[in-house]
Amino acid sequence: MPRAFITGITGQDGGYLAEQLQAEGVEVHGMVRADGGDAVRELLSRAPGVVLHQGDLGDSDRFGELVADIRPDEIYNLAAISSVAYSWQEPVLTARLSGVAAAAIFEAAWRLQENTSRRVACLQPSSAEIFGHAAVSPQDESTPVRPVSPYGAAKAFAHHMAGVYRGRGLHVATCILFNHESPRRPLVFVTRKITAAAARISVEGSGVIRLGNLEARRDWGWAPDYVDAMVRAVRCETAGDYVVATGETHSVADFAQAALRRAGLGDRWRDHIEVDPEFLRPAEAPTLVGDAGKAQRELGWAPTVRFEEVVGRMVDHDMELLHGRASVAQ
Ligand code: GDR
Repeated sequence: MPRAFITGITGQDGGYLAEQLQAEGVEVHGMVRADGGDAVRELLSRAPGVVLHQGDLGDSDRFGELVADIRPDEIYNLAAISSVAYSWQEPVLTARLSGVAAAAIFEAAWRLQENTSRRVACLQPSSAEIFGHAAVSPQDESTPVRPVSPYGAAKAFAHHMAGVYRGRGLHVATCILFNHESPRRPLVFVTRKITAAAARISVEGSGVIRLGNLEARRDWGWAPDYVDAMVRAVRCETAGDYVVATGETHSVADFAQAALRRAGLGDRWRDHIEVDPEFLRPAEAPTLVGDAGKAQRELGWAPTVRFEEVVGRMVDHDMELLHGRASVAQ
């Protein structure tokens, strides 16, 4: 039975990945922080067979020990600071955890491969944020890396390191992930912030959603699809870089309109939106949209859920959550 090691296993993507791998019969190990709490309980309720190990991405020695002990065939480096907005508040921490830590992971994998003469395959989740103000649209694997956020710069370093270790003979695939969402998305991201608020406004009959840049255009896909692309990239015979995206772009305002419409507030959706400078960023790409042609050709991957459906599933979930809570409270 193949063995996989996932850092960041309690995150949105980590959870979906653990479930997918377990369903395939893979032995799944994950690294969690000592204060994992509710996130760990939730993960174990969904993927009860995973083996959890305590560790911290900032502690590269511990990471090396874990890789040497577990001896995984596949390593998915999903732990990182994933909020671009937060990376502006903690640029140094972001550089360490979303950038430099990847080097420790590849080094540990490289050593394991050297010591055991077994193939160790790694997946580095790169991000559309590495493209920043891209001169071309849509972006693909040949688009110049030119980040404009601390998060993007950290991810760019990890992306380049993946190439360095690939050159050294380690199978390091990267998936250059565009935004990918689900009902498990934390509220710090704009999609879930909007869908949770839309559901609340629909139930309460009034309220506003305070947002930053309404004009930013992003390429929003369905998280389980993107996790599936990562697995395909790890298993592909040759390691490469793969853009994973839907190829469609919508503005934040479009997302808000679609969510409020789904929540039954379509006619007066704009009344429920306010722009609050608190949520504007010092710099960001106006438009990110990906061309996943290479992933389609080489991995046989294609997105299965499109924008309207992503929004619909998230709003429906948040409506159910609210109604569930109301009946418990009664
Ligand atoms: P992003 O996701 O930064 O693209 O990174 P996020 O949902 O935070 O922002 C998307 C766009 O919405 C605009 N925006 C707001 N964003 C937030 N969070 N809150 C607001 O109130 C708000 N108002 C407008 C943002 O400015 C931005 O343009 C995500 C993460 O998953 C990364 O980890 C991943 O690498 C990239 O997607 C691809």
